[in-house]
Amino acid sequence: MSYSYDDQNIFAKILRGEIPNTTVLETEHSLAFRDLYPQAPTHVLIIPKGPYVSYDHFASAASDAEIIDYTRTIGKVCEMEGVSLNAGDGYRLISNAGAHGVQEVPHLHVHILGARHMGRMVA
Ligand code: D5M
Repeated sequence: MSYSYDDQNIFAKILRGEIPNTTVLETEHSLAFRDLYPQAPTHVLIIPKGPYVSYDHFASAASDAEIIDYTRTIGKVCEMEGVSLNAGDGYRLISNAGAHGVQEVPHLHVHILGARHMGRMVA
């Protein structure tokens, strides 16, 4: 199967600076910004700057440099937000993909949710 990327999705527009965002951290290959509809006191989205739809797409097509940058950015934001196990009481990472994952925006994003007890995960 091949992956197709729609460059009119809302996160592509954020990356092009066409719509505003509340940036938490920007690196060479990644952008972290606050979710517009927060579901927890900490709710940050991390996206790669490259045109990847899902984690599986990213893992198969991105360079090692992009993958390292993305992984480190997620960890760094957990530290910055005070939810890391070093600094706080923990967090939840979620990445929805495709129809079964109920993905709203077709650009890879990981949600960091924290600063409250998240409850037991239900499918
Ligand atoms: O979640 C997509 C997430 O993206 C959802 O939590 C709302 C958020 N969202 C949508 N538009 C924006 C803008 N413009 N800024 C910040 N956050 C936004 P999904 O995992 O695809 O269901």
